[in-house]
Amino acid sequence: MSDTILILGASGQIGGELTLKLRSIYGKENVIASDIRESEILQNSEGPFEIVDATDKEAILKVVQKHRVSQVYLLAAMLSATGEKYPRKAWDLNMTSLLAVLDLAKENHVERVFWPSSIAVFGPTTPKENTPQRTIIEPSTVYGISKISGEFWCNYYHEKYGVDVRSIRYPGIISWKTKPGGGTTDYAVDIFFKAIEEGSYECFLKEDTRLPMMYMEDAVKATIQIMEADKNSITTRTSYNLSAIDFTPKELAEEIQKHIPEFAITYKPDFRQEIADSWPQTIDDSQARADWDWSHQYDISSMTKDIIRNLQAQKRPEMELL
Ligand code: AKB
Repeated sequence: MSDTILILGASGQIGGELTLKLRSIYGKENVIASDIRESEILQNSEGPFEIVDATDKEAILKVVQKHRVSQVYLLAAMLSATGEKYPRKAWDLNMTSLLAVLDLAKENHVERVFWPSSIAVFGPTTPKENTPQRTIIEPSTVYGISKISGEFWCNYYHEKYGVDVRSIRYPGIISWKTKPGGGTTDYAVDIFFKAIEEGSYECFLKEDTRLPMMYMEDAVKATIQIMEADKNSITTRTSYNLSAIDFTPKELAEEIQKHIPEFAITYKPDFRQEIADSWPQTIDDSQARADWDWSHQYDISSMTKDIIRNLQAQKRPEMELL
């Protein structure tokens, strides 16, 4: 199989960094980035970029045929918090894009598909600690409903049509090159930017809200690892639980204070608190670890150190110009 890859949603938080990593592995010309808008993070990365609406199956097909694409990573989605403001739009974007790509795979236009699910599939009735792979799944957000429905569509296309679709349930993903948009776990990214820029942060979740999280480096590693895994090792065709670290806003603030002692945090919970309260605190991902050898590298302390070092280095040249 030729290894030409198409990323749908390459201007988003995960899509951008995933594109850069895949280009470093497979070569720039073999990784086609696409989105409905230009990507900031990819501005300095040479390599093909196509404007594509991920809900437009014919537009995706044109790009697939033009570049002889064999693998699609579908990263376009509306996340939990924005989804609660625009429930129908969230459902339409999240479902139409997935079904378009699954149909392209069913019709043999592409050979392998990656589609992310989320811890948002879980709801208030799910066991909160060490949440198992198989458990009570009653999501309370439209994003969660779209993700669990998507998981079953993936499994259905695999069972009925042999589509090779692979998926993981991302926890909150923490990055410094790109900012997320519209998620409930976004505070764990915003906090770093505010700590560097302003020395303080007003958090929209309560100080003791524990959530499963992961550094972007590990998320990108997991995504590529599941796509490169031997087909026979993928025993779950809905979506795999995936876990790395968990912390509360207070614990993250304390970790940041080790590097920026004057950093101050205040709390003003909003509608996102209810969403966070409905999600697990920790996740059991033993199946991913057993099936395709997943392991994470970053803990809260190495992640914090790495993010602050990079954001400070990024800020330094700006300061020197003043
Ligand atoms: C969100 O907060 O909506 C996302 C997610 C956990 O899928 N980061």
